Amino acid sequence: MYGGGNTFDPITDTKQATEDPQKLQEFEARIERGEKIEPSDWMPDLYRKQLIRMIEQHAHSEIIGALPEGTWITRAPGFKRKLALMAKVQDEVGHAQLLYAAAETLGKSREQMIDDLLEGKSKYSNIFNYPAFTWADACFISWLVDAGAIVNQLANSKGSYGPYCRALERICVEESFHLKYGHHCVIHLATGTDIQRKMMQEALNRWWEPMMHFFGPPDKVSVHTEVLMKWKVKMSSNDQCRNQFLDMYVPKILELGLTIPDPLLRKNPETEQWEYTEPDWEVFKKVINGDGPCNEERLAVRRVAEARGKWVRQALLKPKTEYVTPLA
Ligand code: BYC
Repeated sequence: MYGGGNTFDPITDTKQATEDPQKLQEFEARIERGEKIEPSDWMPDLYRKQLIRMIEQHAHSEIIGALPEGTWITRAPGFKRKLALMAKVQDEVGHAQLLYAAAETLGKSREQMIDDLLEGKSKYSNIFNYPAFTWADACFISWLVDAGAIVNQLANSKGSYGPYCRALERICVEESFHLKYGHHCVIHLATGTDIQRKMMQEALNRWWEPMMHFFGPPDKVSVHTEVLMKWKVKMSSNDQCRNQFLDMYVPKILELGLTIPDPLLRKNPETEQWEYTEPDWEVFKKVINGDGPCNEERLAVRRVAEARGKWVRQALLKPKTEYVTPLA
């Protein structure tokens, strides 16, 4: 069993001094031919560790990501919105199940992954450490956070590790419903009353920088992109995903009469790349390392959920005499 948490030394690990060169060459040739690597196949230790790190963080992002939207289920405006949001939040938790299962195929147990999350050893997406103050914040997440996630996940679903790719394919199908739901919610607010439009604009202002952070640090400083792209785990770099997101969604946001809170944002017609105000990467670092506006609250909620669900897990795993229900 691999149980090493997320402690990761990219410098020493990328040396791969201990790998059998012949096996490594065959492995890389398979990847080059576009074959999928399956759990029982030989793989370099670094490939395994990188996949565990990335899939595990992704799984945590799904369950933590359910929290800011989840708090809006009881306050969603109207029965249809409540139903749709409840289904979306359930889907996100289901995505975490698929992803934990994919990560488990690499040898790290789900219990260890959850422990590492609750002890603050594992990361999860920066974006879920911000509060959803208003209904418009929840709408922003459903539309644009899901949109960003699809850009990244659709690319990576064509990657090299079979279980992760299959999980991502299914997740993307569900996310595309979320996207339509979120877009519908945002259209409603952006074309509604003055108060609704203002509320939507303020949410966009709050979430724009975290959204730019969402795709990860710029390629020139990204630690893991090079090796992950070489082994086709990541199929697009952080900057490519960010650029694709801007290509697809800036026109849609502007079409709704909303203003993107970045006066420097423009597409350079020669390079075809978006130019923008560099988001504050020091803020990003703080947030992903546990010091964002909601990190403590998010983990506290997960800890309570874990403690409350313990008796159910015990009941499933152990004979009846060995567990105590909360009512006993
Ligand atoms: N947030 O070398 P880099 C969803 C970390 S959930 C936090 O570029 P990499 C949804 C990175 O881990 C979908 N940390 O990393 C759910 C690394 O730190 P460590 C979430 C980040 O791996 C519910 C360091 O910064 N999507 O859609 O090459 C409701 C250096 O970065 C972030 C995924 O998880 C970040 N944003 O690239 C609604 C996709 N960015 O590990 C919606 C899967 C970077 O060395 N993950 N870091 O300590 C990926 O595609 C890649 O891991 C990333 C980062 C593009 C995120």
